[in-house]
Amino acid sequence: MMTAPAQAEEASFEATLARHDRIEPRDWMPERYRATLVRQIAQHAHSEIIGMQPEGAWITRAPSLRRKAILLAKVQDEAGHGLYLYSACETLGVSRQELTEKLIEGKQKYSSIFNYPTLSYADVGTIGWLVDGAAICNQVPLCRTSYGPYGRAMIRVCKEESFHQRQGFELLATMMRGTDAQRAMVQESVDRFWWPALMMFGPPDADSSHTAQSMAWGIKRDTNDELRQKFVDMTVPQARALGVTLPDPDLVWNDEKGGHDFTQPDWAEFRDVVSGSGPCNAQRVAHRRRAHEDGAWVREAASAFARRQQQEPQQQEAVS
Ligand code: BYC
Repeated sequence: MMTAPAQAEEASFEATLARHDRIEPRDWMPERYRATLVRQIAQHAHSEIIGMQPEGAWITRAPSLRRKAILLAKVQDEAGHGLYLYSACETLGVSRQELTEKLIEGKQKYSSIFNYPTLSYADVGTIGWLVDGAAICNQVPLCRTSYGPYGRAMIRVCKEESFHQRQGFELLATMMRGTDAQRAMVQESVDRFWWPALMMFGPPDADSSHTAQSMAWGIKRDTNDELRQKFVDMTVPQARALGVTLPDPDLVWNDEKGGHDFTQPDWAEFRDVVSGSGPCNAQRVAHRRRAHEDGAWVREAASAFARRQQQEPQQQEAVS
């Protein structure tokens, strides 16, 4: 049986959600709400950090100084997104250290999309266009998520992701105005990334274990299928403007539903990738582990510096 103060806290939580107000870190929240947020925000933060790898691999091979500067800035933005999100997660009582350890021990997930390789320079453009495009569809509604620190982090992330999407589109448009070989490279890249991009929104609603509860709590504002549909409808005219063909012969406008019909991605492949057997899972996690271990001296030096900063005022007092 719940005590009267516990009932009052739960009623206040429910009333905040009903008013579409934010839940803030010091507010009472059900343990399952907190755990769901930690799961989703951690997964999101890890995606931003692991997501630096496939594009980062092209920094040394960018075809010009301008393209290199753009790519460096984009990859750095992703690091920034990871850091805002780890900070948002820390407000729920979990440290960044714990989250990083869970990632490298394979106990927390990151987006399936980053387990695919970047085989050509066109992939940099395709990731910007399709992957950041899918991220925008998913993340703009998250600016209105019920947990304050997550929603506020999303505002800046979305502004930067929109810019990333434009840069990807601009890169592909430039290549499409180039040689036949460049156009073929773009088409081949879009053929590879289309299906994994559709998977980014998660399993179909009927198979999604968390959507119903997350919608009831206002953590998610749309279902996986609703966002996937929005992404397809947004992307078709952009593909036409670019002059690329989306690799789905059954992709057609359906007047009755006011959206496109399209083929579902291979959900068995999605399950494999999410459970660790994708083309790059082992490589991505090993790289992250190595970077974490190589960075140990930086963390130690920063802690030693912070300790000295704390001690210095006392030492100065002792001298005077
Ligand atoms: N990949 O019940 P469901 C970026 C898991 S990075 C892997 O529908 P939920 C960028 C799911 O966790 C932006 N796993 O779950 C960076 C659950 O497993 P668990 C990435 C997935 O949470 C660099 C199970 O499947 N964006 O933009 O209600 C360069 C059942 O799913 C995936 C985010 O992280 C997946 N795709 O909905 C460029 C957005 N899908 O945890 C770009 C924030 C599902 O029970 N996250 N799973 O073991 C979300 O919006 C939601 O978590 C999802 C899934 C829509 C992804």
